[in-house]
Amino acid sequence: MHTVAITGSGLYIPPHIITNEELVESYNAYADLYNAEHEAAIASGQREPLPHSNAAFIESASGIKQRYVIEKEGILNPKRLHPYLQERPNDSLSLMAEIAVDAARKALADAGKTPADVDGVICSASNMQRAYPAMAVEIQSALGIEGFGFDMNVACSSATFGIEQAVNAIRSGTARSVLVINPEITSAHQAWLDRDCHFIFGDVCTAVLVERMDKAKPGSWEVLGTKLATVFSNNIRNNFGFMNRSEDAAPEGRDKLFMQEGRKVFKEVCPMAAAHMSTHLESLGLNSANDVRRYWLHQANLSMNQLIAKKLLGSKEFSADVAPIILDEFANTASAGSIIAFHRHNKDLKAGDVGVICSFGAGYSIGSVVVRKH
Ligand code: CO8
Repeated sequence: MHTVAITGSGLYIPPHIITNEELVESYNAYADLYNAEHEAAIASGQREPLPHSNAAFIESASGIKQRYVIEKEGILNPKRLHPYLQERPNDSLSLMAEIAVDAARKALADAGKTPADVDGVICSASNMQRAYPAMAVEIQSALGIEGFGFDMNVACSSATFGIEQAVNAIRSGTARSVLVINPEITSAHQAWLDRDCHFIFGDVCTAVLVERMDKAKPGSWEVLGTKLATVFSNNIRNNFGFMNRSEDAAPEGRDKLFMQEGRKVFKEVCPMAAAHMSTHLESLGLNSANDVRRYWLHQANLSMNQLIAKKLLGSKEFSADVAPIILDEFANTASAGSIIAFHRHNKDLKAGDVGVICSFGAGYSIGSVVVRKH
């Protein structure tokens, strides 16, 4: 059995920013158009008018100030409210693979490695651009990696679940190193026309290189343990799928985009995530309040992370230094959030420091990766 480490990380940031103010302006223009179009039905009580969104509400309810997106004109067009993305010919690199390759190259450079050092690629994200061939195989080919690639989807927990698969492959000796890549083009399946959630998501791609410890550069993060858990819930759901056509279901139906019961998710997932991490740490002989220098948590909601961190820290004071926040800048980037936090906030820690990467989201799914710096 080999000891395993996370040796590098990479981040692709899309070119466009949408602030809460810009987003609310376009949503409110859409609501006005809708209300004008349905004026008679609204007046007769057959339809409810759409109320305006509000930038101050968004920031206070979620902590989000802006999001990055791959294309913004389509999202901000009140007659469209989703991005303009162009279909590419089969012999061109697909968009999801393009952003994955960018993040992967940065992770390799951070680890001081080349594609020749890598045996596998896991593309792990909330949505795949197509059914097949697997995105990971296209990414593997574009990077010039020999070995294998496969896709997996555990929604917001895709990154930590992918890391566990990489860790197991390396620990058992079937791979020397594996790239785990999380391209999240959330803007293409976000419900921009729903006031309750139109502000939640942003686009991004993250990648980490997982390697045998004996091949790792100094300053790498030894993986002390991983722990995954799932409990079925309909509170976060998207019914888009390959059977829609045969079911004669409306392709534009509201349930074919992201849907959630945000309050229920908040209430149910916070205690689950905190208990999951405490139990995982205890199983490794570590205490959640005293032995962990940093928590890189999933980035869905500021109050959610503050609540989870307080549960973990007990009487110890919560600070952004212990549980860094990146969602103000990036919004919720599904599986990539905890990895962005790790990427941005791990170099300042010292040898011996322990950290926890933890994701939580649809499924419900929770994944934790406990690491120690060398
Ligand atoms: N502007 C103004 N008012 C609003 C708005 C708005 N935009 N939205 C709602 N309101 C109103 C509501 O109507 C309500 O009014 P009233 O009190 O009169 O009924 C009031 O504001 C409060 O609304 P909520 O109860 O909905 O507000 P909350 O305080 O609960 O905040 C949040 C809403 C921010 C969504 C919060 O519930 C939250 O963050 N919950 C947790 C969400 C979460 O973690 N979800 C995980 C999803 S991510 C995941 O698992 C990955 C899925 C795959 C990726 C998909 C990519 C597209």
